[in-house]
Amino acid sequence: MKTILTYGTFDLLHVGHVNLLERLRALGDKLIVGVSTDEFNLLKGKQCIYGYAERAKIVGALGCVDLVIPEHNWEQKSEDIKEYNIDIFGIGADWQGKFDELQTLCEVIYLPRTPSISTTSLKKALSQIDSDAIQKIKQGLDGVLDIVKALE
Ligand code: C2G
Repeated sequence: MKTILTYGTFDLLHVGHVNLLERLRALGDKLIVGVSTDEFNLLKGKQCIYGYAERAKIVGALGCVDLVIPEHNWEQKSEDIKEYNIDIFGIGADWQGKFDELQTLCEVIYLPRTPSISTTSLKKALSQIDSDAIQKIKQGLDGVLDIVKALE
């Protein structure tokens, strides 16, 4: 039984997250995912759309994920590796080299990120939709005001 471990925020779950989790799961028999708690995300400087419970439920619903645990801090990884008998710790290559110290406990791998998708870009696109819609409504109202003024 080969057990894989990873961590992340996984807000607004997207194909980049799923690609990573599926690739990790394919390396073994069990994938454990540490989902960052809301409190830890504040330390990471991340403001999430979904709270921890929703993010954990969404990640846990993926067929490739066998167990979700809370990620409370940066330091818990070595304890989790021992507690869950982890064979491979894996994470996206944006973290390249950051967790090499865990190599004394298990194999450490960094997988390529999926290009051109991120929670940040999704949030930006969603906020842009709102402002586009507001702009169109404003233009419509300006047209109505022009007509009213012409009739005065
Ligand atoms: N990811 C990816 N491709 C993307 C976006 C994200 O492969 N286009 C990967 C990241 O590299 C990470 C995982 O998906 O391995 C989760 O990404 P985030 O939710 O942004 O999590 P992060 O902030 O990287 O948290 O202690 C580790 C941290 O909790 C990692």
